[in-house]
Formats: sequence, C-alpha cells, structure tokens
Amino acid sequence: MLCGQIAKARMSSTTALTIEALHERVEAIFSKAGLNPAQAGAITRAIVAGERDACKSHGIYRIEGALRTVKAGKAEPKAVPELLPQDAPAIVKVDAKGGFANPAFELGLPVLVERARATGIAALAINNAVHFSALWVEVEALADAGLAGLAMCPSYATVAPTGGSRPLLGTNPFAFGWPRQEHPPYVFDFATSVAARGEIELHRRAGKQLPEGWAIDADGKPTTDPEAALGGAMLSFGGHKGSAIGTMIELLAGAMLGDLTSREALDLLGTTTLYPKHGELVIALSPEAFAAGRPGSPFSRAEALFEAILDQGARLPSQRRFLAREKSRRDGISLTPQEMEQLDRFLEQGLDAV
Ligand code: NDP
Ligand code: PYC
Repeated sequence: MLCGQIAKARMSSTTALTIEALHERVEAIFSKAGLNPAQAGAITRAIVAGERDACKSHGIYRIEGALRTVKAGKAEPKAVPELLPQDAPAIVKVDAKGGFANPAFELGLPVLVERARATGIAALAINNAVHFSALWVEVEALADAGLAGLAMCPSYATVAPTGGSRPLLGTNPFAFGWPRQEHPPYVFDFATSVAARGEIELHRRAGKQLPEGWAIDADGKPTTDPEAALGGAMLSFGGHKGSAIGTMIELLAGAMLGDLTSREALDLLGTTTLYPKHGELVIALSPEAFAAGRPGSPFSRAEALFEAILDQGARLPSQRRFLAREKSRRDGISLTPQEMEQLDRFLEQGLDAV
C-alpha cells in the first residue's frame, strides 16, 4: 500500500512521496519502535511538517535521534501526557511524563486557546518533555486559532555565553507567530545560537566546512570544522544580544517552570547524541483583547507593516517555508535514495536499526 503511493520523481534518482505517504511511513516507524499512538502521531506530525516545509534540520533527519533516545531509555514511548489541575487561571500545565513534547503540546493547545480567548493572555507550561522539534509548528497552530504566540525552550548545553568559551546555554529556540486573515501567518522561529545544532551535524555528514563565526573548538578558538565545533561550543547569534535571549529562555522556560536548564539537562543525559528532557513555555495572546478601546484594528495595522516590509524587497520570515509547503503539496516531498533506504531500514528493523 505504501509503495502504491510512491511516485518516482521524473528528473533524478530521488523519490517523491506525497505528504500523506510520508506521514504513514514515519508513523509506522514509530509504532514499530513501540511508541503509543499519541506519541507516534504527534512526533510524526512535527517531523513530516518539517520535511514538507524544507526544514531539513528538523525533518526526517530527526527520526534516528528519536529512536536512539527511546532505545536508550531516555524517552518514555508509552507516556500519556497529563493536563494538571489548574491553580492559576492563565497558566495551563501539562506534564509530558517523560514522553516527547509534541503530544503534550497537542493536549494543552485547546485549553491554552480557550483561556487566551477568555482572558486575553495565557501560557502553557510543559514539564518533563523530551524535545527535539521545531517550534514554528506550535505558534502556527496558535495563529490558526487567531492568536499571537511565543514559544521557547532550553535544550542541552552546547553554546558558550558571549565572552565565554565553554558550553553552557542551549541552542534555545524562540518562535513568534501573528495571525493574518488573507495570508499565511507571520511566523519566525530560530535557534538563539548562530545556527541550529542540526545544521552543524548536517554539514558534518555532507563533509562541508561551517561558515565562519558559528563555533569555537575545545580550546576556545574559532573553527569551521564541524567535528571540532561539535567537540567545542557553538556561538550565540548577534553576540551578547543572542546570548542574553538564550539566557532569558533558560530562566523563563527552565528555572521559572521548575524544570531543567540546558546545563542540567546535559548533566542528566550525559551526551548530546540523544535528545534532552526539559520544559517548554508557550504564551498565547489575543490581539483583539489587547487592542480593545484603542484606535484601529491590530490586524489591519499589522498588514500595513508587512506590506511596508515587502515593498522594500525584503521577505517575511516563513515565506520560504510556505512556498516549500506549496511545492510539497503539488509535487510531493523528494527524498534521496539514502533517505529512502534509511526509512525502509527503520521500518523493517525498528529499534534494532539504531
Ligand atoms: P533559520 O536561520 O533557518 O531561520 C530562522 C527564521 O528566519 C525562519 O523563520 C526563517 O524563515 C527566517 N528567515 C531566514 N532568512 C530570512 C530572510 N532573509 N528574511 C526574512 N526571514 C528569514 O533557523 P535556525 O537554523 O536558527 O533554526 C531552525 C529550526 O531549529 C527552528 O525551527 C527551531 O525551532 C529549531 N530548533 C529547535 C531546537 C530544539 O531544542 N528543539 C533547538 C534549536 C533550534 P524561513 O523558514 O521561511 O526561511
Ligand atoms: O537543532 O539545535 C538543534 C536542536 C537541539 C535539540 C533539538 N534540536
């Protein structure tokens, strides 16, 4: 059945899979590896969305790490996340119970949306979650519900604070979304390091040097060698500014949530080859509620700003991603023979493949 959905791409040895066929295949891999339907379904949605939108560093490349993390006993494959009793009206708490963050987010999302609509602002605090995915999926879901959103989480210590030379902060992703009526939402999502760690790993696999300014080696010297970078430390984007935002994320989504900072997450895990367990903070805001009683619609004023950006020939963040999404819907998702072979192997061998 899966094979019937595969169309051979015309021009090369790549294989084009429909989004649905890739979803089916990835979900089958996680089910074979022993994940329950909530875990397998939610992480498949995040991974396939990444591959569909040409975000290779958080697409199917992440399957192997997720399987390794499960095999090592560092992610609970059958976890059922739990919505905790509410003790503050604007704070929605979900315990991921050691499973992946994605099903915990999916559980908390409808409650977060309902509270933000009712009160103007609400936050989702996820604890005890194994995290590896891109955050745009989450702020986009809020934007689809008409809400602005912020999402952030620590990771494990791989980034030196600006002026330092040893890993302390995580690559700490930070995402923002703003709803638009006639267009896909305004969304940005980035690591607070110069690049996501996944990018360094992809450079290593491809035998490519890193751009200058991404990393330092174990002696604190600038390096473009991915291997030396992985053994040294990554650098924050924008120097002291990115370093401060990365620190803020350690505070808000680590210390404030009563969960682990990136240093603590790495100490607990003992390696950067598996995915870390920590918390995540997602904040939802209702633009209408904040703008009530003030002149003008926040949405029309936002559109004027976006138009002014585009008028200068600049592009909006996520524009590349939305174009890639359209292409994937039209032509399917192109995978290399190596990627196809790897998916087949994971499907056949389950956790024995890693
Ligand atoms: P990128 O540098 O690839 O992209 C950052 C953002 O900037 C994107 O929204 C991108 O939009 C936008 N952008 C890029 N170029 C331009 C431009 N010229 N003009 C306007 N906007 C632009 O992101 P990173 O490599 O830093 O991060 C990649 C992913 O890694 C993120 O999704 C992040 O969540 C994830 N991550 C996850 C971690 C975790 O622990 N779970 C840790 C670190 C990162 P577009 O996509 O359209 O190009
Ligand atoms: O790409 O930096 C990254 C990353 C770390 C954990 C998950 N993704």
